[in-house]
Amino acid sequence: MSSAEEIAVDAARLSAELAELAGITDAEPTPGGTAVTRIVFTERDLQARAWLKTLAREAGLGVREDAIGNTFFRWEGLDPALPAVGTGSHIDAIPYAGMFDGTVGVLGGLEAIRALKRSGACLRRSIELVLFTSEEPTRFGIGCLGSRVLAGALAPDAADALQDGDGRTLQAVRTEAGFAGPLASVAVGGDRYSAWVELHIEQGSLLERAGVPIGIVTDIAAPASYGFTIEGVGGHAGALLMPDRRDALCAAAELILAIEREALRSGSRDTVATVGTCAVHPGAVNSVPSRVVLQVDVRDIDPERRERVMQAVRRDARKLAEGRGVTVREEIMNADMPAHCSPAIVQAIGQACERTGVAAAPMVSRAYHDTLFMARLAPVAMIFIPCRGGVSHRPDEFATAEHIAVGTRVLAETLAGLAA
Ligand code: HGY
Ligand code: MN
Ligand code: MN
Repeated sequence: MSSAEEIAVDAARLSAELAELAGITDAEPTPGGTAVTRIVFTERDLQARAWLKTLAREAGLGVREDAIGNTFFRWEGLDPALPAVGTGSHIDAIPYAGMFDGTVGVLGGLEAIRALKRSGACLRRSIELVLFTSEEPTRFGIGCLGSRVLAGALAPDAADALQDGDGRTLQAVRTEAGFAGPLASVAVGGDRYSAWVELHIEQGSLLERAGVPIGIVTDIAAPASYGFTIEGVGGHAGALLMPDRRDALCAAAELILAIEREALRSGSRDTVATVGTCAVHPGAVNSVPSRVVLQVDVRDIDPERRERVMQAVRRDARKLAEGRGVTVREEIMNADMPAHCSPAIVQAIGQACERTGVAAAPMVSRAYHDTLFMARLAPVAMIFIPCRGGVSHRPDEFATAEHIAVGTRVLAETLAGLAA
């Protein structure tokens, strides 16, 4: 890499852009912080994408969108035919999330490229900043939708058939949003990227507690998500006597506690399980629930242990279904393997930290990220920065401008080293 001068990150501009993006939200501002709701392919999401494309064009980057809405901002290298070095993340946000999850990797990636351009760096390989569609599972029930299809980990037809809460398919929603091409055109081969690095807030408190400004991710935990539908028999809340009831919500409550219990007794603190949504039908105070649909998120760095927990949950479900005269139907949305980052990329980040003069610590990511699927296309690793109290997916999620700037500087140094 020939970099005429030192790489300098414009921290003030980056903070201002993060704040501007946070203002493109469907959530009411909350006293505790900047609540962001930005669901994939909603008005707000499209507005944020348009805003970002303008910024990228102003930075002199090429802009390309694929049929699922993954957006590629490219800085051509001296040898454009070579596989590019990739970085990026997401800007969609679950309801009432914070303003840093994902956005630090997208806007930090843009600022890293701008800083490299300002430094006069002439890099052999192109650098491509990627904005992934729907990293969050909120609308279509599966996380990392855009990177899964890009990496060929989800078949185009299966993706297009996914439905949102209103019963609208991905195919219909993405077409309406302006992404109408065949999903079969999205997947790319292993020769697209020579390396991949994502910058993200830790969404945990290890870095803050250790007082270390940079985490280098060596492994990404294996996520899985399931739907459980419990069918009982509804009826009048007054007239239906207790011994005659087959109450779907009481059965669901028992299943929810069984899921918590099995995760707690997996034998490892690396097993986590969450029942994040519970839809009750018909949902009237004076009507015995006849159907309940749960969405369950189970993770572990060891997929076999995660599967043992699910086997135990299935045993519990069969038992309670028998005892309560209800049926329990399970739907596997995704059950992914963990990602093991590339030692070469981990080392490249470590060297970038040395050049930047900052301490770093290796760590596991307990949250999943698009990098989990980019690992199927290229050698990958991630750069984490601390977030206050480890809080995330809440309006009071917070990362300091200083940590964001240092993470962006390390990303720029890493990209330059990998693209030289
Ligand atoms: O749920 C996750 O781990 C990510 O934040 N979507
Ligand atoms: Mn998230
Ligand atoms: Mn994220």
